[in-house]
Amino acid sequence: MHESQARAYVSMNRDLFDPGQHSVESPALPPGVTLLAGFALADAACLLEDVAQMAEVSPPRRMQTPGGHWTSVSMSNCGEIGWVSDRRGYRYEAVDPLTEKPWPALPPSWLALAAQAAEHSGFPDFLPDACLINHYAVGTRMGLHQDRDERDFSAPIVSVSLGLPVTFQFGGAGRRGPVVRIPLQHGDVIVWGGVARRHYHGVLTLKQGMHPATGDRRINLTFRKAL
Ligand code: MD3
Ligand code: FE
Repeated sequence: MHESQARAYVSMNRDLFDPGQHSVESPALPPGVTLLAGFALADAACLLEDVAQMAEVSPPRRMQTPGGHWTSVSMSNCGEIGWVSDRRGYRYEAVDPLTEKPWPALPPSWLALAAQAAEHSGFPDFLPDACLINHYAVGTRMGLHQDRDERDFSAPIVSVSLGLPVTFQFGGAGRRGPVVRIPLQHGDVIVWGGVARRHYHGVLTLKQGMHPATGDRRINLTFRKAL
């Protein structure tokens, strides 16, 4: 079977997803990181339709950092609460500061996808309350950082990659030190839990390209339990 066929088969039959064959936890990947290749492939078109609909309610926007810079990535959220950044700091807000309305709801199909990915990775009770939607244009990137604005670090983080491929950088508990580079493509899902949950990570500059599902963009959904 061709590689891309294998990926499609896997996600069309998420209930039958065979972790032994398709999920990789080391030695290639650091402890706590599980790559579910193609896990979201069959859902990708629906996810992207939902993303487009949500963008009309809470448009993606660059956010200002406490240091006064602007994120190169455009962001929005869905869920009970959303991650925001401005001169006052990073935090979660129930109301979108741009629209002054609640964020769009987290669709049940999105919740199911995230929960199933977490379950396959050893986290049976993942119930996210926030989903950050990152829109990457060609030339944008996300520098090394930690996710530490959430209350409960025992919950994993689930990320879904859509559209153009990118190289993900995964470091250690400190900003310096070696990083592992993980290539991510359309439909891949990664689950970060345990010790990996606090580690530094980032995304290299998005290279030029054209993807049938998203055009010249990459979209990443980051599911978190923030409250
Ligand atoms: C590893 N976003 O929004 S998601 C972020 O592709 C963020 O948009 C990236 O990092 C993106 O904060 C990567 C994957 C991810 C998210 C959280 C993590 C990886 C993580 C937390 C700890 C370790
Ligand atoms: Fe992050």
